[in-house]
Amino acid sequence: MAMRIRNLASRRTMMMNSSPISGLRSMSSSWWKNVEPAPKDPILGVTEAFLADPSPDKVNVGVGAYRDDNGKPVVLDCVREAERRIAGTSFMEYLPMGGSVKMVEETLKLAYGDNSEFVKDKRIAAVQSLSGTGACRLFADFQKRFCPGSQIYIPVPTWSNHHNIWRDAQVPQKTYHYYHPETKGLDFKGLMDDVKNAPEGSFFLLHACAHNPTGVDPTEEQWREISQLFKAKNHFAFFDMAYQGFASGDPARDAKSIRIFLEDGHHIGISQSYAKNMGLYGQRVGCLSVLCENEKQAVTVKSQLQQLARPMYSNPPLHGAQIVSTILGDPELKSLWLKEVKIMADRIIGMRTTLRESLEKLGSPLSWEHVTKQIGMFCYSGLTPEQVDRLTSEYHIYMTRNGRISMAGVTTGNVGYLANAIHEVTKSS
Ligand code: KET
Repeated sequence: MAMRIRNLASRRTMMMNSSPISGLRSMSSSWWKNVEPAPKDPILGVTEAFLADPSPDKVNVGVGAYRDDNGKPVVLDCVREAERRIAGTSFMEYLPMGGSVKMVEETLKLAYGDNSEFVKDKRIAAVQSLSGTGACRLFADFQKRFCPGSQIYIPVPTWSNHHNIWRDAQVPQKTYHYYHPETKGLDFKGLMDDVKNAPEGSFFLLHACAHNPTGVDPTEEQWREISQLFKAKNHFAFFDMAYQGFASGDPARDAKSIRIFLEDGHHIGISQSYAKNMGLYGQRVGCLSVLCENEKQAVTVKSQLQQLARPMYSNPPLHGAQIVSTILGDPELKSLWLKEVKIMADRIIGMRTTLRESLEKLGSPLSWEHVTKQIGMFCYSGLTPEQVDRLTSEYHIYMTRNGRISMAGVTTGNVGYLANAIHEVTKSS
C-alpha cells in the first residue's frame, strides 16, 4: 500500500514536470521581467535619502512636514485630547463609503464658512477622502468619468504629485503661467492671459493658499480679478487647499480665495487636507467637495463619488476622522486647535526672518527678500539643482532639486548651519 502511494506520488511529479503546468510555472518567473524601476519621487525620495544618511549634521528641509524648534514631529495638544476622548469608545466599525458625516460637515464649514448658505441648502456633494492626495485623485477620476473630453490646467510650477494624479486619471494636462522667476513673485499677467486664452469651460487647478512650492499667492484684489475672468470664460475652479491656516495663521483668512469665488457664484470643487494643519499626516484624513446647483444634484454627485471610492478603497479610515470631528465639534478643542495652528504658522514666519538675516549677516551678495515675502510652509529659494546637489553632498542638507526649502524643518538649532551652507554654494553665482 505504502509502495503504491509512493509510486502514485512519483508518477504525479513526472506528469507535472512534463505537463503544460510546468510551462506556466517557468513563465511565471518572467511575469514582471518588463517592469523597469520607477523613478524616485522628487519629494518623498528626498526623505528616503535623508534617512539613509548616517551624518549627525544632516538636515531635512525636503518634505512639507511640520517640526518643532527641536526638529521633532509634533502631535498637537488638541489631537492628544481628542485621542483621549476617543479611546473610551472602542468603535471599530466601517465608516460609510462617503466617510464620517460629522467630520465632513465640520470640514465644509472651514472651507465654505460657518454660516454658509450652500451647507444649509445641502448643495455640496462631499465625501471624506484619503487626505488631500485622495481628494485630488477622486476629483480627477470624477472629471474623467463625467467630462471625458476635458483637460486640466495646472500652474507652473506646482506640487509635483498633481501631475501624477491627473496623469493616472488619464486627464490630459495643460499648464498656465504662475511664477515669475525674475521677480520671484506672481506672473499675474501671464496667468490672466492663459486663463483668457483657454477654451471656454476649462478646468483649472488652483492652490487656495500658501502655494506649493513657490509660497506666492495672488492678493485679494487679484483673486477677485481671476474669479471675474473665470466667470466670463465659464471655467471650473478646483481648489487644492492643503495648507489652510499655514499662510496667515488663521484658517478663515486662508479660505479667502474660495470665499471670493463663492460670492461670485462659481460652482467649485475643493480638496481639503488635515495632514498639515492638524498634523494628521499619516492618518490620511481629508475631504473632497463639489458645489452643485441644488440638493438633488448634490445627492446624485455624491452617489457617484462614493461609487468611485467603493472599488478603490471601499470606505475611508476611521481614526483620523474621529479626531477631526471630536476637535471641530467641541468649541473648546476647536479654539485650542486654532491657537496651535497659529503657533505653527508663526514659528515658520520667525524662521524666515532668521534665515534671511543670517544670509545677509554672512555678506551674501544675493537678495534674500523673497524668503520673508513668500508665505506658507515653503521657501522657493532660487537655488539651482546643482547648488542643491552640493548642499546635499557637502553639507548633508536635503531638499527637493527645484530649490524648495520646507521652512517647517528649519529650527533655531539648524538655521545658522543652513544659512552658511546656502551662502557657500551661492556666493560665487
Ligand atoms: N496638495 C498640495 C499642494 C500638497 O503640497 C500636498 C502635500 C498635498 C496636496 C497632499 O497632502 P496629503 O498628505 O495627501 O493631504 N505636499 C507635501 C507632502 C507630499 O509631497 O506628499 C509636500 O509637498 O512636501
